[in-house]
Amino acid sequence: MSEERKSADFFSECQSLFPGGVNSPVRSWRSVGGEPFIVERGEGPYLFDLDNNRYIEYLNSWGPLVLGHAPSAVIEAVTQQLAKGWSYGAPAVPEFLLGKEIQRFVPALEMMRFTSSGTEAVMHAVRVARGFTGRQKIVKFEGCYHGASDPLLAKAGSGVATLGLPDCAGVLPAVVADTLTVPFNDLAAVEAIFDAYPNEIAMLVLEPVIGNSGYIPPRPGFLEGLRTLTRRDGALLCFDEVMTGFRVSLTSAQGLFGVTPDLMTFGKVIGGGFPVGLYGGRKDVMNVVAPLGPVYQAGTLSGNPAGMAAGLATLAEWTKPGVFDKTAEATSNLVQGLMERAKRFNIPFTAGNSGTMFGFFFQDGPVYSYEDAKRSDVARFKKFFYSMLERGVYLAPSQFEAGFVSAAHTGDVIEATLEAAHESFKQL
Ligand code: KE4
Repeated sequence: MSEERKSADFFSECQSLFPGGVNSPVRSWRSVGGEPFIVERGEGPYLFDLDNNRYIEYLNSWGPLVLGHAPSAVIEAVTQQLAKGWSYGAPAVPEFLLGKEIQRFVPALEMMRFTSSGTEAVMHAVRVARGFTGRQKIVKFEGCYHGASDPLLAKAGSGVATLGLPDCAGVLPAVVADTLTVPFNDLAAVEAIFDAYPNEIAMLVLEPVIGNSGYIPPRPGFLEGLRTLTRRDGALLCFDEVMTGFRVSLTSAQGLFGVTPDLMTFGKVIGGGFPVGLYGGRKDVMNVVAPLGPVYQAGTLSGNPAGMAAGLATLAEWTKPGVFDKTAEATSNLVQGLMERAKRFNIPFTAGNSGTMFGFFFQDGPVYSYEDAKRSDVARFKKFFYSMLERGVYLAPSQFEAGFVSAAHTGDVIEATLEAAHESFKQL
């Protein structure tokens, strides 16, 4: 490997092994052009690449790492578990403990099932909703991403939006024929769908705060309206909290906005960066899940003790008094600071955050939907992305992703980020 640019050499080798050289499309930097650096290690708020460049990073593994990289409490907890074995394929105490801890903050999670990814969690929630209601149709929102399962890859966000894919090849029309899509924050459109398909909709699923079209919060009354419309029709309301769970508040989006769904999915934070997903909600709904009921779902590594130990240790630290609030304040300071600096240079820019999850668009906004988000100046985003990277700040490599702040992003780290942003805006 040549000394001057190890990342480039290594990445070219990766491309012979993985499609696009990556194990998940958004990591390829296709939407910003260029090639990703190769990570050598993570420490707190930093990533280091093979060329020993240090970056203040705002992906946090796309959300899970609320404590930053390699927190000692998680290392210690997982190490202790490893010494006892890390996968039994049998009921064990750690899964019970993590389930009860999550339920403590999300009481509507009356019954749940762990999976090994967010994709699995939402995929199974769809099947459970159809099995429970006996109905077929699913409603999702344009620009929302719910993982890479067939029924939900219709007008999806994240990598599908980032790569500008028309939808997804290989997904049979018959499989998405029962997936209806509507614009986010458009209650009238949702009401029209229910009027068009009375008693046919099994579940309406959404990211209660979108992070996969960039950051888009719900307008006041939107979530409450969805709750009313679904209850009136007998459809289940599902909050996909894989990204928002324990991110936008310790009681997740449902606690932050005071709207309780029938089903919900989690991932990311609850595993602290280990492969953990979860679906669950109303007990009467979850009673249809095998072996109790006729809806089958399974997973070799579901609830594995190593992931459970990581999740428990992560939540134990994250829910300590003041930790979340301090990180949310740091996130708000970052967002305000970015907007102030963009304004100094008269750059069309809008930004926002919900708790420790944030995002920004290169446009004046407001951004209420994916259609709004698509009006952003992506060329300017690319320039900003690389200008910040050159100054040691690594943002999500796509205009259609969100950013995440960890407890390790202390005031000096935020300040350094804003200094880099000032210089970057100056050049745009
Ligand atoms: P995973 O299968 O990637 O664990 O979770 C899928 C998923 C489900 N629901 C929501 C709201 C999500 O944000 C995700 C995954 N998020 C993307 C980031 N936009 C993961 C990054 C990636 O695809 O590599």
